[in-house]
Amino acid sequence: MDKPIVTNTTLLHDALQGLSQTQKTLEAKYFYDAKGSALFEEITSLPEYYPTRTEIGILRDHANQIASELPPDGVFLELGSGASIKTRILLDAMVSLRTYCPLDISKDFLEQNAEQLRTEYPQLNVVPITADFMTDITLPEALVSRPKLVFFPGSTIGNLSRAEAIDLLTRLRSLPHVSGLILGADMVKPTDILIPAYADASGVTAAFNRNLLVRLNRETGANFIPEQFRHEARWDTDMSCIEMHLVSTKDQQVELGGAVISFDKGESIHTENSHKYTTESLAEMARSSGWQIEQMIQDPAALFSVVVFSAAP
Ligand code: SAH
Ligand code: AVI
Repeated sequence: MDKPIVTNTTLLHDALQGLSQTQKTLEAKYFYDAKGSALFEEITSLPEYYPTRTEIGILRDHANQIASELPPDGVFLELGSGASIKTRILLDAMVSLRTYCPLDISKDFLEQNAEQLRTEYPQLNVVPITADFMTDITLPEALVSRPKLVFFPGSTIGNLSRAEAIDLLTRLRSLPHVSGLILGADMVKPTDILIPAYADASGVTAAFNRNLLVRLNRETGANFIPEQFRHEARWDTDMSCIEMHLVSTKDQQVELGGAVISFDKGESIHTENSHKYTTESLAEMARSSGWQIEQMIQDPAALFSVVVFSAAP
């Protein structure tokens, strides 16, 4: 038999590690290959997926006020920028902005969107940074000494554990010349709203989840049969967190990097956490990472918050 072709050794290493645990796991950052990024964009306009339209509403209603957080000659740095859809609301309001740095792990998607932004905003210097914000946020040398406002929308912070979130916020607080942070955070709410948002009727979230297995097959030569894994969204009350799983629909074995991974029927791969917050848990996170909360802006139903943090001591 031919040896499988491995094009992504980091993914193979991380997948072997995650799939050898008692609760098998895969890291959520691997969702975002070209197909995964496109599927996420589809998720954002699903009727059940309230976070995107709610955050957009908040940003629209408070665009000028949020834009006024940009310091003079400031760089606008966005983490997990994706298609930078929401960003345009702020870019339109930041009339003096000269430099926008979208940072994302999804290289091709990022560069394609940066090119589109350059066409739409010819006066703007768009400086895309391909990086994993969990390990490294290094800015181009020319931008290091410029003042910075950070934008981290979408409740992408919710995909990190509490400890990882505090570590990231602490690292952002210690970026040179950072003046503030605009953070999007999804709030705790009843499960009859939360569960459908992560298990939509049209199956787009299921396709997003299963695409992780398609990516593993393509980039590590694994032989998952994605249709033999069912998408499931669960609410963990203690952790205030939606968990996404891929549940094996039968006893099966999968080959990955020379190892054989066995699945019992009903056994799952835990693929994502999406933490939900309260005003108290957001305040606690700010305290633990050295940020000052200036304002917590919510929609009328308090589904979502846009939090304005300042780096003031
Ligand atoms: N900001 C957009 C997109 C959110 S989707 C919005 O609010 O709609 C999450 C984005 O974060 C994706 O574009 C994904 O590629 C990126 N991402 C996820 N994990 C990342 C990581 N560890 N480092 C950098 N980018 C990451
Ligand atoms: C990017 N992130 C904030 C999304 C979320 O809601 O946790 C990813 C997602 N997963 C399933 N649907 C959307």
